[in-house]
Amino acid sequence: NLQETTLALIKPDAIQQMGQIINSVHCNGFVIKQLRMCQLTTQDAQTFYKAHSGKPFYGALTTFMSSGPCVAMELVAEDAIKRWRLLLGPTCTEKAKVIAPSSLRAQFGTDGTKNACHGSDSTETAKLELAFFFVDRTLGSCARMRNCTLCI
Ligand code: YYY
Ligand code: MG
Repeated sequence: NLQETTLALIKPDAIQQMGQIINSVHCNGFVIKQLRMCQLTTQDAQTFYKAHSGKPFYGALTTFMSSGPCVAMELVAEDAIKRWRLLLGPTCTEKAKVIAPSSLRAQFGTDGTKNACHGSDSTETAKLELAFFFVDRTLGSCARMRNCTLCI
C-alpha cells in the first residue's frame, strides 16, 4: 500500500505519440513527479542497458535508443513498478498486440526492439534508473544531455 516511484521512458519510436502516452499515465492514476526530454548518446544507451551487454540485440537496442529523443518520467503511485509494467504489456510488440491489445506497447510499439516505452523492473533498478536520468537537480539550469539534437 506504499507509494512507490518508477522510471518510465517514452522511447524514440513513440515520441510523436507522447500526448496519448502521457494521457494514459494520468488516466491510470500515476502522478508525474519529474519529466525531461533528452537524446541519449550511444554511450548513454549502452550504460543504461548495460545489463543486456553481450546479448544479440544489444547493438540494435542501443542504436535505436540513441536514434532520437526520449521522454523520461518519474512516476509515483501505489505499486507503481508493477502497475506501470502491466500497462506497458509484454516486451515484444507483436506478442503485446495478441495478448494485451490495450497495452502501450501494443498500441504504440513497432517491433521487438522498438517497443514504445520502458519501465523499471524492481525497486533497486528504479533507484538506479531514476538517478541516471534525474541527477541534475539544479533549479534553472539546462539539464540537457550531451549531443542533444533538440538544442544543437
Ligand atoms: O524490461 P523490458 O523492456 O520489457 O525487456 P528486457 O528483457 O529488459 O529488454 C530490454 C529491451 O531490449 C526491450 O525493451 C527491447 C529490447 N529487446 C530486444 O530488442 N530483443 C529481445 N529479444 C529482448 C529485448
Ligand atoms: Mg527490462
